Formats: sequence, structure tokens, C-alpha cells
Amino acid sequence: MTSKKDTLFAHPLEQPDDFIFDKNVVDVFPDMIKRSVPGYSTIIHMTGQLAQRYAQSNSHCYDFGCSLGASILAMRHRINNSNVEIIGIDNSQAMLESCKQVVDADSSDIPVRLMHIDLSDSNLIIENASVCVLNFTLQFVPLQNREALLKKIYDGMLPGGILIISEKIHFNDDELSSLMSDLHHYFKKTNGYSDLEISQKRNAIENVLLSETQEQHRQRLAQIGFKKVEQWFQCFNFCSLVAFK
Ligand code: GEK
Repeated sequence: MTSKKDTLFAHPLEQPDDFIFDKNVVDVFPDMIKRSVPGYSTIIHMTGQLAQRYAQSNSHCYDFGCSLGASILAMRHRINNSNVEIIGIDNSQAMLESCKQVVDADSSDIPVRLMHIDLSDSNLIIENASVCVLNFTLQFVPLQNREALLKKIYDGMLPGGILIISEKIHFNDDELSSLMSDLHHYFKKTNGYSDLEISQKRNAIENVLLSETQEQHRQRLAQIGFKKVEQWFQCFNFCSLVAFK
């Protein structure tokens, strides 16, 4: 999907508000995520590949925090099984409205259902899932709700199913932590963001995107019952894990 160039933080803001996924963000989202997340395109592409391998006939494939449907389409174009339904979930109405346009314009015939619900909502039902995707979304769920959400996902998964979790991570080692943060900022600079944009975005997102270490992710997934967790991708402070039920 093409999008407008992200200039949301290009001019000095007197009082930067906390980052929210509103219409302004939706309009620049594909450009923003590609220029901000190293490895984003690879992760989306490989999400399709993993879905092709692990989707089961007569099951659901979930994309939690689906935004504009990048992972939905990646899965939709690769899955060959019969009677699969892809379910995209997001709590931003603005995202879902644009996501619906993206999905409607796509010609693949695997059915897609979009749901407007918060991942922390007790009414969220997850069932009959062979592939679950949390690409850069768990990091926005309040810390205290993450374990319950992952447990609900685990309980809704079929044996042999997978959960893909891609996240920004932090490091307990101070030297490594500042190296990875520097490398990420350099990545953004080389993608055309100014120092002002980088620092204003960081201020806007620091109370909203709460990263954890890879070890914290792994321990929680193991404790919930996933039989194996493998890191299949990492670039600087961004990684993707696949957890097997
Ligand atoms: C992609 N996966 O293109 N409940 C539901 N949705 C939420 C919640 C929540 N509690 N919190 C945040 N979101 C996508 C990218 S973006 C990542 C995911 C980023 C939604 C939010 O509205 C947004 O659409 C998405 O999660 C995070 O692969 O912008 O860095």
C-alpha cells in the first residue's frame, strides 16, 4: 500500500501528546513503519511463509493489532488450506476503516473478518487458531495485561499451532542497550528522519510503547505452556519469536 510521507514530528511541538493510532497516523502508517522498524518488510513477508507452513484446514488465523492489514495480506496470499478464516483485530477504528479498504481491494478469496476490540477486553474470544500473529502490538498492551492475553491466545490455539511475536526489545546490559538504540536511530536517520523527528517521536511514544527483554518474553511464553520458543529474526533492538504449541 502506498502512503503519505510521515512528517508528523517534523516541526517543533510545544506540548507533545502521547502517541495514538488516529487518522493522522493511519494516513502515513506504511511509510512510518517501514522507515522506523528495521526488518519490517522481511518480518511481514516471512509471516506469510510461516502461515503457509503452519495454517491448518478448518481453522482461524489471527492478526492481533492488524493496523492496515499487512500481515493479513501476507497470510492471505500464502495459505493454501481449505476453510481458513483470517481474523484481524485492532482497537483503532481509524486503522480498521482503512484496513477494510485494503482487504476489499485485494483479490485473494480467503475470508477476512475485522474486529474492533481491545486485546485486554474480557469479551475477546480466541478459538480454533492455527496461526496467531502479534507483530509489533504486544508492546502497546499494558504490561499487567500481557500474560492474560498470551494465556488466552495459548488456550485458543490448536495443537501444532504457532504464535509469531515481533517486538521492540530492550537489553539489561547498559552498553548493549545504548549501542542498539544508537544503531536504531542511525537507521531512522538514514531513512530520512531528522534528529528533531526522532527525539519528538521518542518522547511521544515512551509512555505508550513499553518494551521488555527477549528473556522476559521467552520466560512468560514458556511458563504459559508453549513447548518451544525460537528467535527467527533480530535486527538491533527489534526481534521476532515463534512459539510452538
Ligand atoms: C503490522 N501488526 O503492520 N488492542 C488492540 N489493538 C491495539 C492495542 C490493543 N490494546 N494496542 C495497540 N493496538 C501491524 C503493526 S502497529 C505497530 C502494528 C506500530 C494496535 C494499534 O491500533 C496499531 O494498529 C497496532 O496495534 C500497532 O504488522 O505502529 O509500531
